[in-house]
Amino acid sequence: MAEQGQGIFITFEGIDGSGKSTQAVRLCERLSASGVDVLRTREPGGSSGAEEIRALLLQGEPDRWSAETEILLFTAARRDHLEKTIQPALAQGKCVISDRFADSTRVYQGATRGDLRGTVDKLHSLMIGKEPDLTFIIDMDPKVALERGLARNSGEDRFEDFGLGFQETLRHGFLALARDFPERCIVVDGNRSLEAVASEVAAFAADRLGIEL
Ligand code: T5A
Repeated sequence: MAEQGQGIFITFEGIDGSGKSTQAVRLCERLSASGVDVLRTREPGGSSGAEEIRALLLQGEPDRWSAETEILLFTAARRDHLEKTIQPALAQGKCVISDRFADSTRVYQGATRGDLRGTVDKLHSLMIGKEPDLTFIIDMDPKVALERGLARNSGEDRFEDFGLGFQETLRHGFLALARDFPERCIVVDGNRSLEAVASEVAAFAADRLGIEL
């Protein structure tokens, strides 16, 4: 749980197109309607410096950066996001809901393009040292998720462009991560209607926050 006098930090994780952004928005709306002071943010991004780094990371050819360079860029963006957005909001007692955080680096850079998890973990403990209180992993059929993600034509498809095999490896990576951090990770079946997923997420969040939604 969060330290005393601090807000609570909730993250959403999953493969590309799994529906986590939609669910982050829904949870914010439900919590706000119940009077919880919520800040919704995202990674990469969430502060002006980190949003600049986001464009470098998500646009261009898939092989634009090596996995090692990506780890450095994502960590630089996260440090700025933590300093400028997350920590100040938590200090004010807010509930911070982030669409992705360090678990994405553990899976995308740490486990899919070589075994770089040790490097990711070292850099995380040196530069970030913060874990969420609660993480929702939206689990989803990679084929459907990839079709959803690409259909949006956002121009930020560098990771979708690695293809279906990459998304399948990512899915296994997120499920393994949930087994590694069972005290904070909840796997939610995303192969259902938006409303069904949102209700389950809200029930878990309410339980963790000790409120009724
Ligand atoms: N990345 C990120 C790393 O490699 N390392 C890192 O450390 C970090 C932080 C950008 C990329 O960066 C990588 C991972 C990513 O590839 P992103 O902006 O979060 O991260 O990109 P995506 O994961 O691709 O995010 P998307 O917004 O595209 O997908 P979401 O959030 O999974 O899905 P969402 O909610 O936008 O929904 C996609 C579509 O599906 C519909 C929605 O309406 C939308 O059109 N939808 C549903 N349809 C039917 N049923 C449901 N239950 C639905 N839920 C949503």
